Amino acid sequence: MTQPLMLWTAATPNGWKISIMIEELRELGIELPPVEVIPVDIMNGEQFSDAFKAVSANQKIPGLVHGTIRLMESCAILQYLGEQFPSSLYPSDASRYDVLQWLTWQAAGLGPTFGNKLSYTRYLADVPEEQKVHPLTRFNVEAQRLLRVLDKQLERKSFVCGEDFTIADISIFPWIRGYKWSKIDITVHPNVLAWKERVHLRPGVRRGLAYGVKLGEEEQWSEETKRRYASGGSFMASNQAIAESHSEV
Ligand SMILES: N[C@@H](CCC(=O)N[C@@H](CS)C(=O)NCC(=O)O)C(=O)O
Repeated sequence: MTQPLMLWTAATPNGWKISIMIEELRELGIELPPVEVIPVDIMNGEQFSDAFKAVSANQKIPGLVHGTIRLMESCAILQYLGEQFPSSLYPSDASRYDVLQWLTWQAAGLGPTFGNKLSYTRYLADVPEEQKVHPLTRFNVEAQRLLRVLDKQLERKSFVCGEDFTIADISIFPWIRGYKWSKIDITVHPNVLAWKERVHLRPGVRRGLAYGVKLGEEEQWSEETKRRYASGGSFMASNQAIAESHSEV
């Protein structure tokens, strides 16, 4: 399709999955249609606009519009781009199933666990500390279990599914890279740590991580940006009114 790829996104781990994919495809010399990035200010409720709801019924970024196709869910979008623009990022032989199982592992396990740990660590400012103890322990224990699984998978491999970098790596990386923000210790998992550094060095990954980020803050947020994310995240995580005021029901 020659229609533009319209990416509705924000500077978050799920958003960066798609910008990394776009930049990795470019890095491989794949010719893409024009890419139009539509920023969604999720800290100010733009995910509840009618325009975005028409793209993502779940009202969470990222969303993709390509011709008549409208897609939500980062991993579905990664698969779609992988199929539309064939490359080693989404192999077409039997190894595709290995990629799919790790992609699903991220969507169903690692992403939600890291996301929940992050919420309780940084965002749920209104929740009394004693009520956070159980979820913080639960999500940290599960995160460490998932990291042990990943560490084992990465033994003697450059990337999650072997020697090729794939959409499985793309889906997992942004969460692992943000480990300091979610306060999940990855440093006790040597293969995960080495993989994270290997992936981070890729030019396509670096360009993808810059989408929506202030110039000069790609590698390290300023204190002001940290404060903005902490308060915007808290607002999203704890204020039901933001969803209700934009909801039709
Ligand atoms: N499973 C979804 C998760 C998407 C998601 O949680 N997006 C967050 C940003 S990382 C969001 O839009 N949050 C806005 C909100 O919760 O209102 C995916 O992989 O796309």
